[in-house]
Amino acid sequence: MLSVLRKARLKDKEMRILMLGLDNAGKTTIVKRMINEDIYEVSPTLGFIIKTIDHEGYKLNIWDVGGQKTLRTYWKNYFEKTDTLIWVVDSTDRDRLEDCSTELKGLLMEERLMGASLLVFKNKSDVTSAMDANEVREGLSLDEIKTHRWKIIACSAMTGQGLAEGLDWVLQDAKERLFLY
Ligand SMILES: Nc1nc2c(ncn2[C@@H]2O[C@H](COP(=O)(O)OP(=O)(O)O)[C@@H](O)[C@H]2O)c(=O)[nH]1
Ligand SMILES: [Mg+2]
Repeated sequence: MLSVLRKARLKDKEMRILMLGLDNAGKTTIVKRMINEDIYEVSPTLGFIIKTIDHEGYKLNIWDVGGQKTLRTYWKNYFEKTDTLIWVVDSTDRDRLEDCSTELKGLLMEERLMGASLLVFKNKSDVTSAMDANEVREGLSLDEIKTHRWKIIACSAMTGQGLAEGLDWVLQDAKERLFLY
């Protein structure tokens, strides 16, 4: 049933994208960079923010939800009708990579996210000491994912690197899914 609704919305060239990740990963800064808002005016997200981006004729509704530990129990309120989950990782935060992996694994077991694809944004790639994509891919055990279509892309909300590529993948994947199911 849900997949039928998703399909209808995709045909209408509209998508619902849920952006999650640990606090401080750079989610809000990424969204601001995508819509050309001032990235130096970001404060921790307490509730959620919805921003709509027009990308190649598609309307991408991006839900940016706060990631602090106390807020993570509310994530489930946003799962319904999600086409793509964007999981944002702070690639300078080695200490919390395991925490990051645990949270992601929990999400991928959520029934209401089963039809969604996964884009992992390896953010803060502008920092020279940051983990590379392989480290993050291994740290999050991405190769073990069998339930979702996924992709990891190195990006930086500061320089803008990788963000357009990420949105391109989100769209491309959605178009392919229209033919698959
Ligand atoms: N160097 C660097 N810092 C970033 C990048 N993205 C976000 N930040 C910084 O990381 C901090 C947290 O960003 P924020 O967007 O609030 O994270 P959120 O909690 O995931 O929404 C802020 O100080 C940002 O300026 C990035 O790509 N590179
Ligand atoms: Mg935020």
